[in-house]
Amino acid sequence: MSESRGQAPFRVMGVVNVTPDSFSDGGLYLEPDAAIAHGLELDSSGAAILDIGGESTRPGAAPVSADEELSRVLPVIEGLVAKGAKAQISIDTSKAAVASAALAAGATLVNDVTAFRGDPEMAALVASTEADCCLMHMLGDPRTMQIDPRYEDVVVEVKSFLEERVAFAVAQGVDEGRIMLDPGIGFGKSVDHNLELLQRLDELVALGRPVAIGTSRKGFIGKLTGREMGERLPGTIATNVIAYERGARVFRVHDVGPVHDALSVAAATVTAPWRTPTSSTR
Ligand code: HH2
Repeated sequence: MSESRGQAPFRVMGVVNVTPDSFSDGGLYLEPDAAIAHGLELDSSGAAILDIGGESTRPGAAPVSADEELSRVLPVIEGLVAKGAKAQISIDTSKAAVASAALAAGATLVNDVTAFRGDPEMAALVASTEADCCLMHMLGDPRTMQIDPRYEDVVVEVKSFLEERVAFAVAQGVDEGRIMLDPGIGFGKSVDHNLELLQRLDELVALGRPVAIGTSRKGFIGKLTGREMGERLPGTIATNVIAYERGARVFRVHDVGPVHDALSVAAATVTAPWRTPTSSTR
């Protein structure tokens, strides 16, 4: 599995939520040992990135202090590094103090769902440490974002927001080559908004930066299928395969192994390597 990690035309970002209240796995990995074991399992299932988060961003989630967030994520990052995880370590935070300590402990990617709007120190920190970053669109904040979100044209508005955040980051000294962009599925979006963003993802890909997508187990899949949280893997796979075909290249998911398999087949189909003779045809 690890051999293909560098060559695959996509990167799976495995979610490691060290929280009591995340929407799909809250409380499961609050103990450092459980979170480290889970991260290592995702690592060996093909995750190219492990995204470690200590604060839930689900609609209505309560904010967490920087100290509390750090006490959750730091032992996990340290443990994953000590145990030789091969994946890149990402810190899912909007606080510069948390990102700074995580980067010092071995993380090399900052996944900021506020796209550097949450903490005035964040952009300069990412610039000075030469970390990679993921800038995500969110309408409003997690407490209020799902209350009747409205757009004239969701894709045009998300695109111009992301364009503006790239310009801001670059003006703060961040290397543009280190930025990936994410439309923020479920962050201030109705079911129709999420579907339109997936359908027209190529318009965001046209910005020229790698596009990340996070649909895993989210509410719109439940609304479309009538499935509970634990039964949304087929819907998650469908959205990730469609997003791949539309140009997304980073896939933030809880179920790394199955999504990695699905994307491997999708990628092989899109690039059609079966046209070259192989030893096996079945
Ligand atoms: N979604 C969640 C959290 N962080 N980061 C990016 N870049 N894109 C996403 O779509 C995204 C994200 C929400 O998922 P999860 O971490 O499982 O839940 P919670 O925020 O409740 O911990």
